[in-house]
Amino acid sequence: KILIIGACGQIGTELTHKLREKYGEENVIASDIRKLNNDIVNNGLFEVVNALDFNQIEHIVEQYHIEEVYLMAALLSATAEKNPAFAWDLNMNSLFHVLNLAKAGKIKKIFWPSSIAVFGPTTPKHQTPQYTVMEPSTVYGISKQCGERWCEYYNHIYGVDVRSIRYPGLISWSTPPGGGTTDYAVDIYHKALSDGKYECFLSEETELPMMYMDDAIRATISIMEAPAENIKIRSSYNLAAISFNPEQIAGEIKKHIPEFEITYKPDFRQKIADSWPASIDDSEARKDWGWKHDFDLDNMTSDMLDHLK
Ligand code: VAH
Repeated sequence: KILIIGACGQIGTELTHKLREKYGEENVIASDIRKLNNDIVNNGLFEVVNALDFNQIEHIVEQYHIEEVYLMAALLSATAEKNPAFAWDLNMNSLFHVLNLAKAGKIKKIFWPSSIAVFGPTTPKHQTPQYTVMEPSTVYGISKQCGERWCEYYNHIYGVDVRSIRYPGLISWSTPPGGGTTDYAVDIYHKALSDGKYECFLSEETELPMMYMDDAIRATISIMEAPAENIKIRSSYNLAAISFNPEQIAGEIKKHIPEFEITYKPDFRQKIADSWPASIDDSEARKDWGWKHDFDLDNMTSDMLDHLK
């Protein structure tokens, strides 16, 4: 049985759909702090769980005989900058609760998402390697870097089978943008269809590593299904697909909506984006567990616009 914590979030909703489809609704328990998504709540097993309440999580694990936990609850970069204390509490203590359940032998396997936000302004910006300087300058990035250290520690010292991916910016149509700095690349599609124009909060040349959600979900299930001996990295794997800047994604949208106009008005999120890499080297993931992406900017744009129109 699988428990998803944060099942109503940007990744959680799509992950829940895919896991229910793949393993059967009776084997997947979705949970979130509130019933935030009717589709998730009404189409399978759902429980209200506060990711910060160890007893609540332990109770669900025992009640449903959970073996695997996908911990998808967190505050993303922009939101975390506005709520540093709560972001640290939620991002870290939810991880400790799940790691400690595994250490106690109550669950067998954990997926925990990291992010390219673990890299900072002193990290090599292009084709950022798996092992390099990491001085994250955002609350979110600090929490993800620290979480990676604890995942590796619990694996090495207690044998906990925790697996992790450094997601790039993720683009999806099923949920509205949720407080991420890369979420301009989600919002732009909605606004292109609704208003024919978009005011971008990042500058036109801000290149960031991105990935279509279909690829991210496939990578997540793939790393969880890989034999444990193939998972050589127990902090978190670099993962990449496409890198682009706002001007390039606008250009791709214009191929479908010729009259679409983009303007630029950078805000506080520009500083966050400037601290992150422009592109990522994910050769370790490709070598260890056969990762490869399917969506590029062109087929992602077609798929996004098809689903949103
Ligand atoms: C964010 N979408 O913007 C997330 C992600 C790399 C970016 O971690 O905070």
